[in-house]
Amino acid sequence: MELSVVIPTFKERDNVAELVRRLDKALAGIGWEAIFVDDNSPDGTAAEVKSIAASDPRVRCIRRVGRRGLAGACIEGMLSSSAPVVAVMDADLQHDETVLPKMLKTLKDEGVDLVAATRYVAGGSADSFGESRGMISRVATAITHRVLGTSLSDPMSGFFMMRRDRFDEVVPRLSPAGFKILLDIATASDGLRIAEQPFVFGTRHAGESKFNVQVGLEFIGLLIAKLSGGFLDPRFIFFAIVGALGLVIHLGVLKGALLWLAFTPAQSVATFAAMTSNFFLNNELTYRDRRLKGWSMLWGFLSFCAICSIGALTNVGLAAWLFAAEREVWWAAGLAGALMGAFWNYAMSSLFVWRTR
Ligand SMILES: Nc1nc2c(ncn2[C@@H]2O[C@H](COP(=O)(O)OP(=O)(O)OP(=O)(O)O)[C@@H](O)[C@H]2O)c(=O)[nH]1
Ligand SMILES: [Mg+2]
Repeated sequence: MELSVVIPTFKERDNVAELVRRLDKALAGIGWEAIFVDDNSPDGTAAEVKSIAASDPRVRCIRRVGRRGLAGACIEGMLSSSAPVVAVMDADLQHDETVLPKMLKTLKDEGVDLVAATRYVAGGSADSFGESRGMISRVATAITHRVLGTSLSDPMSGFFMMRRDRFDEVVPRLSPAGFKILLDIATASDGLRIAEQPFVFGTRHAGESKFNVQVGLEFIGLLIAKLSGGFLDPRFIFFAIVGALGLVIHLGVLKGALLWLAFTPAQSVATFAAMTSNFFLNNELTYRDRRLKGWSMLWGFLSFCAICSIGALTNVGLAAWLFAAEREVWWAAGLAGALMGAFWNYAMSSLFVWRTR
C-alpha cells in the first residue's frame, strides 16, 4: 500500500462509482486504497460505497453517525490510513485525479512533506467557478494571504497529499470544526516542506454543492483562531459569535418587554429568548460536528435550559441589583447580567450538553 486517498462525502451517491473508476485508471501501477468518510448521508452514499467495497478491497467506507463536518471527516479518514502517504480530495470530481501520480512523485523525489494542488498558479485554473463563486474564492484567498501570510497559493483548495508520519505529528493541533483542513495543517505545523501542483478545477459531476453561509462563518472562525496563534479555539469563537447574537436578541427583547413588564420579569423573558436562540444556533454552528437531533436534541435543550437557569439566576439577580444600584440604566444592568450568564453557559454546556473535552 503506497497511497490512501481520503474522500469526505455528504450526499455524493452518484459520484462514487465514477470516482473509483477514474482512480483505478489514474493510479494504475500504484498500490492505493480509497477511504470514503461519509456523514450518514440520507441519499445512501455509504451503501453505494459498501456495495463497491464488497467486490473491490481497495475501497473502504467509514460511516459516521450523529456527526457532521468536512475537516473532522478528513481527519478521521487520514487517521485510519496505514499507508505512508495520504491524499485528500473531493468526491464531486472537481479535483483532477490525473495529477495524483505527479503529486506522489514530487513527494518522493523532492523530499517534501506535503504537495498542495492549486488552481492559482500557471497551469492551474478555476475557470469552472461561476462569476460570483469565483469572486468569493478569490477574495477569501486574498484575505487569507493578508491575514495569515501563508505560502500556499490556493489555501482553500482542499486537494492535497502528505506524508502520513507528518500528519500523525500535527493531528493533535488540528480543529475538526470547519471546512479548510489544508489551511489548518499548513499553519499548524512548523517547518512543513510544501510543494505545489497546478490543476484545472472541474465542474461538479452529480449532486449539489455544500458551500453556504455557514461555511463562510466557519472560515472566519478559523482565521481568527489562527490570528490568535492558536490561543482561541474556533469553537470558542463560534460560541462567542452566537453569544453576541444572543446578546442583541436579549437586549432587543428586553427593550420590547419593558413596554409591558417591570424590569425583573422583562429581564427574565429576554434571558429565556436569548437562551433558546443560543441553543439552536450553537447546535447548528458551534457544535455542528456533534449536532443533537431528535430526542437527544430535546434532552440537550432541557439540560441546556437547566444549566442556563442557574446562569440565569445569577444573571437576573446581578442585573436587578445593578439596575437598582446604577440608577436605572437598563442596558448596562442587562448587559452585565447577560455576560455573567454567558461564561457559565459556555463552560457547562461544553461539558454536559455537547460533551466536548
Ligand atoms: N463527510 C463530510 N463530507 C462533506 C461535508 N460537507 C461537504 N463534504 C464533502 O466535501 C467535498 C467538498 O464539498 P463541496 O460541496 O463540493 O464544496 P466545495 O467544493 O467547497 O464547494 P463548490 O466549489 O461549490 O463545489 C465533497 O466531497 C462533499 O461531499 C460534511 O459535513 N461531511
Ligand atoms: Mg465541490
